[in-house]
Amino acid sequence: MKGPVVIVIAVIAALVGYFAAGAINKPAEMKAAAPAAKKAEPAKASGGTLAAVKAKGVLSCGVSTGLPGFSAPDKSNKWSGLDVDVCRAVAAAVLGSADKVKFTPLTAKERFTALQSGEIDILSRNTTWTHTRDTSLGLNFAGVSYYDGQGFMVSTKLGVKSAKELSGAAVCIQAGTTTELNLADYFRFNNLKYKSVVFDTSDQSVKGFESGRCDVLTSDQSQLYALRTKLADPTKAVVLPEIISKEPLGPVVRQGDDQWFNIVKWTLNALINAEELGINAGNVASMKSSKNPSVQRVLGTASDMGKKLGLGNDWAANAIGQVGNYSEIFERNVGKGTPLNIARGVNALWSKGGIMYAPPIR
Ligand SMILES: N[C@@H](CCC(=O)N[C@@H](CS)C(=O)NCC(=O)O)C(=O)O
Repeated sequence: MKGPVVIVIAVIAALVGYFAAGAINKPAEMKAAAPAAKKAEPAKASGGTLAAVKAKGVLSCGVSTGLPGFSAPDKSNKWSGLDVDVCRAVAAAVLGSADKVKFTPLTAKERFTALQSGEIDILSRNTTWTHTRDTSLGLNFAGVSYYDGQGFMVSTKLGVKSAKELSGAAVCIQAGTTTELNLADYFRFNNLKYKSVVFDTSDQSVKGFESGRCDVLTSDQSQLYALRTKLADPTKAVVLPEIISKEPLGPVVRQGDDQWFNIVKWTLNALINAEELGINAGNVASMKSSKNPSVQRVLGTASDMGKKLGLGNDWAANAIGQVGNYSEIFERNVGKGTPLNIARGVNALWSKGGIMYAPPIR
């Protein structure tokens, strides 16, 4: 017995030494000691999306099939909305032009497959960041562009004041959404009965609601305001006060391309930081001579913030100059002067009573 025991001990000792030396299973870039002060370099793990987008000369952006304020086409098929502007900002940062975007309308059910398969480079379609989506779909959420929550819209003539009075209601929803899951949780938890009437697009849901196929339409509250504008007579519907969920909406990319993930994440952060720093589409040129170091870093007049992303240092200046800062984007698409008439609320900057907070560009 002695021989095999000695051999086993020797093998274990060798393995322990091997592991301690850090020689096993470490990716190449981890083996090399990081130099103390390196020149600006983009993230190592590139899945090739940046190169592919540059080669195509156009950003493929997945959007909704039509949701006013967030992503909707006009009669000449020109897309606009808050989600559309996130893509336009990324195109400006990467390709130098906010117009170099191809929009692909997607239903809720189709959206993740389109991103996974590479049909689109970015999904910017009122999509809620959840644990399951972030961990099991091979996707990464690049931040939050709008903090939302699920609400209910009912026909005014029902005379209902609270969602708790909705037991027995027929509820219009869309397949493949968090809406569907939250609705089930909420009604079950509150011992309410309901019948769901499931559609693929928001247009179908609105038609279902208008034609009386359901008593209630539920979705992210921002979308209820958007959908209400689509009703023949918007005064015939009322949005109830309850918010039953957290729906942080934001752009999504594929996992495995850290460089592209960083580009989308930091473009969104740049738009939010620009609002905080008072940089907007109108003053971006004059702000380039600002002495404020934070402004200089955003606009690329100091430091190599663009280079670290694999872009030109004018990446953020292009995005802000062509699309505007977060406040301009919000107000133009969903704000008080639009049919949606949404107040900043929780989407105000953290310094103005909201929770919109971007990490610093430094
Ligand atoms: N934020 C929720 C809901 C997203 C969703 O798809 N909502 C519908 C209801 S308004 C919608 O946007 N439809 C637009 C379309 O049909 O293209 C999610 O990520 O699951």
